[in-house]
Amino acid sequence: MGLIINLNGKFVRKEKAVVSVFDHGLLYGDGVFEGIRSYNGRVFKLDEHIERLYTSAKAITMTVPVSKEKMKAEIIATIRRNKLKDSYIRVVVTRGAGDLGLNPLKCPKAFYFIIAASITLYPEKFYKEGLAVICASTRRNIPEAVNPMIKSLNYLNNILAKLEANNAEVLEAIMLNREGYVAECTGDNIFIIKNGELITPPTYIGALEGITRDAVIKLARELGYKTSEKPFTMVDMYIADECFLTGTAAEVIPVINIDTRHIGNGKPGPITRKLIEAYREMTGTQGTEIYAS
Ligand code: PXG
Repeated sequence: MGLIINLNGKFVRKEKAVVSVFDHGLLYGDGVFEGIRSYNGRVFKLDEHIERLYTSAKAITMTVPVSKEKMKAEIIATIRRNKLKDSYIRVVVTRGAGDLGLNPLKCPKAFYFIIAASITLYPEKFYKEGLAVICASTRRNIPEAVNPMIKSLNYLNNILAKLEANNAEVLEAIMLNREGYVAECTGDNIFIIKNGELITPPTYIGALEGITRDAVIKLARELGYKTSEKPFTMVDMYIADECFLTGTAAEVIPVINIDTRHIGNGKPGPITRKLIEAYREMTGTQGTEIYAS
């Protein structure tokens, strides 16, 4: 069976799931989105993703055309319709169709779609051996322009950095903010560990308030580690004991090499390994039931 897409509340086959060429999501990147996971029949952190989606929409004064409760129900229904247990869910809300000018007032109604697909996992090798990454020369958008706290459809900034990662034949790139402080990666948040303390950049530096980031901070505190949100530079990264990335798709993934320099002893560190385990335990046991009742 092919994928069934939820197109503005209607189920359609993948081939029929098309949007207008006048949609401002396409014309201008005017819209917001979420990437969500389900594990073994449960949607992980659904409420948190819904909250962030509606907050991002509010930040760009866009009214999501359905209520939060309805959106949750539509997400669950879409996963059920595709008979998935482990999935990656993309929820997109666009400004909708307007005219060729950029004025959102010409777009009478926002438009949404939901894709629930089976997930291609990162190979286990990366969790066991760690990732090599680079620091991109492309700087993260400044918060006074397009604030990285808004999960908008405008990802060109991140894509430019991703191209640098591709050129360097690594999977991720670290992005600095305008002042040179570490902000985040193209699709992941970043942590370093120094002397047993977890440190991640504060969101005002220019990073998304990642849902995995928040979950990992809480987990680390429960495990008795000190955590802090404070600015740091690439030098702090190079001399860190451990480093890892967090994201819905990547989960918790160790970084063992940055700009061809080894981090720590060049192997995933003990605290990172503990957090990977604790995060897996959490994703395997928590979440909104998809097939209940
Ligand atoms: N920073 C950015 C810029 C992101 O896009 C994260 C951090 C991690 O946030 P969560 O809430 O997922 O912990 C993201 C989200 C992909 C892909 O295909 C990844 C994201 C978005 C879109 C696509 O890898 N990551």
